[in-house]
Amino acid sequence: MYKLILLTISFLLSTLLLSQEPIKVNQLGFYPDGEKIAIIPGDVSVNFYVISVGTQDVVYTGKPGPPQTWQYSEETVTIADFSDFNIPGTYIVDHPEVGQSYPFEIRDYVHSDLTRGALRAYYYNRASIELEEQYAGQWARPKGHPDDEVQVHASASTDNRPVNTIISAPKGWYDAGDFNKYIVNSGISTYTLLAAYEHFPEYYENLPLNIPETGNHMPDILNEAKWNLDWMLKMQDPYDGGLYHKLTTSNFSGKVMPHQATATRYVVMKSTAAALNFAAVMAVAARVYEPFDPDFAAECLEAAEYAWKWAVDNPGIYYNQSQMNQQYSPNINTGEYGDSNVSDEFDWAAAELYITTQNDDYWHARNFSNIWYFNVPSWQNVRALAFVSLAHHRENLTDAANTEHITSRIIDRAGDLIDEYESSAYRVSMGHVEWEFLWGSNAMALNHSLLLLQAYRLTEEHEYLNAAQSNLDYILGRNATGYSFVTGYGSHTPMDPHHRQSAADNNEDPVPGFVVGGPHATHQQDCGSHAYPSNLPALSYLDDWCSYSTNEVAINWNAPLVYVSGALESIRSGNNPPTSVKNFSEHPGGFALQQNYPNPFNPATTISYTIPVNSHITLRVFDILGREVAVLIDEEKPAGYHKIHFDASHLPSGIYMYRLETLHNQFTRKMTFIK
Ligand code: G3I
Ligand code: 9MR
Repeated sequence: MYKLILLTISFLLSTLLLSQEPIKVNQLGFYPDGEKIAIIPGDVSVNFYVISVGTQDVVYTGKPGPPQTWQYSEETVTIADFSDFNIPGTYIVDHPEVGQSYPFEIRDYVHSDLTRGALRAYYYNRASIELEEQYAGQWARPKGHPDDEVQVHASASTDNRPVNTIISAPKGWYDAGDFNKYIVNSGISTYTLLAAYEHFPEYYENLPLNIPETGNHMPDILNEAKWNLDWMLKMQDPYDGGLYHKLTTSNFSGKVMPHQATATRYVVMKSTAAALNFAAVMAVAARVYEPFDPDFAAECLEAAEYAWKWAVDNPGIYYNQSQMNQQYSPNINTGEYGDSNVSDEFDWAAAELYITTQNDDYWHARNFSNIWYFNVPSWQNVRALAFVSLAHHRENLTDAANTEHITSRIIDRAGDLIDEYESSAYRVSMGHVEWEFLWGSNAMALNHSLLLLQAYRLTEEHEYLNAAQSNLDYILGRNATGYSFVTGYGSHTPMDPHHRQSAADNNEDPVPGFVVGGPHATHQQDCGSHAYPSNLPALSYLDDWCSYSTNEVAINWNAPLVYVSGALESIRSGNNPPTSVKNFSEHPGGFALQQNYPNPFNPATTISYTIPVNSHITLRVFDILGREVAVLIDEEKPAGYHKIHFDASHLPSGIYMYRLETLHNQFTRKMTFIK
């Protein structure tokens, strides 16, 4: 009892005194069977506790590990490992001398809402479409960037398509916080989503996203990816097979909504990197979409081979923006995605074409057996992706392939990452060399996990799984900044990302489901010289619009978030994710029960709700004493957004509760009727 009072006092004090909880933990939670770690700052030795939020009972007592220093934040920390506690529930970690963590859950499918949210972020970044309220909730917005009249820039002029020719290249995703569309970055982003599906098809077949295509014959992850593939196909010059590097305005737009950014859009010069990224991802699409849409699949394969041929004929055309601007006008000052080493892009495209066509020429086009090392994947380094795909398809390749070599390279690379994870004070594989804290470091951490997961899939050794989870824990709050870096997912999340829609709409909450770039060791001067809280690599992060070098969002960063959270879900919990989401009104991808409008009301009001799949639902109204006063719905309803009118004329004034119930979920809200 005495201990409980002390804990309660320290809990209250820490919530009063600290703007942020000092003990760092994944703010969403853990799988019952998974590793469970919190980081306690300081050199502490007395026991830590896990406390149930509901009952305030201490459910677990543990001894912190030995103190260790994390060089990237210059902190001494200890690890609180409570992996052997596995009872589902909602908890905090408490240390009597330090304070608490944010609450977290232990349960199956603890990251399914996140996977869904991270995928829905792509829907929110779609060009050329209105986002309707039934899919977008409070982030509904008008259509932006039709992109049906795009000018061929002087740098891309050819006989068949001279400068100023108008072409049409609608759809696609905005790259990031900006509204431009870049082929190079689309390559790895779209691939990673297609790989998520290819590796875990059943999980994604059961993950409806509440997007306009939901309920058609295709899994929603493929519906969403197709939005971008449709655009990419239009970026290929039909006369030669080459790919425009990007579709862009001349300068970045201001802080406006998509439909307000109306400057001229151009396709600019073709590049080898663009052709190869395109060839790779189209070759993947050809095999992934085959069962759903054979015509589309055939179109993708033809486009892939055409682009490959262009790249073989034009192997060294690099996009260098400043050089281009010396020769052509208008100047183009948007994202560069320049890469002057495309040997990895050649490897990746050849591998994907080989897997899809089974044509040995593609295998022999590159020297896979002599590749001993590859970097963690990024937009610039895609060699790992060749190995990921080859390993996944290892049992269906021709005799030409050296599959032993392929799989051993992945296991070797993952082994390096395991060493880092085991020796790291924060227990993450991230950061062993300072340059990992570069622009988009959060995606670097997640791509570590993507590789670790490949090793797990090959060996089924749990260490790889724990290490992969650990980097996700880092992203979701167990890091030196204490942020869960995904908008809308966690207790302390970015509120002011460099994302034009989030900044220019009238919502306080940013568009949910985006991972921000994260700490950047040599952060820019984007917010003035002393704006960042620290110059230490792992702390160089600022939740401010100005900080595009640490607080932007991007399609290539969200993709490994989807991959990793979806993979962990499928591996740890199975392939039947629940369709509910906790903060339903903020996450229209799941069940949602909106606040009635108007409220207070007299005598009638409207209640709206969203259900992600066809369900039998009830919507009932109770008075303040819990007596049922009305049954508004008790029937099967189709997936989607619905509204219902409620007339209270026959009832006395007062506070009423309305409750939406399905087999597995219930949500309740309050409304006030004043006659
Ligand atoms: O490749 C070098 C590496 O050799 C060196 O060790 C390291 C040390 O600084 O730098 C590496 O280059 C960095 C490069 O990214 C590759 O990681 C550059 O310094 C860095 O400035 C560059 O940042 C890129 C940034 O655009 C600026 O060009 C980011 O990767 C890239 O994600 C970001 O992408 C932008 C688009 O241009 C526009 N749309 C938004 C998007 C996200 O911010
Ligand atoms: O908004 C732009 C972001 O998408 C890019 O990643 C970033 C770096 O290229 O640039 C941002 O635009 C800034 C520009 O470079 C300089 N002026 C301020 C712009 C942001 O408001």
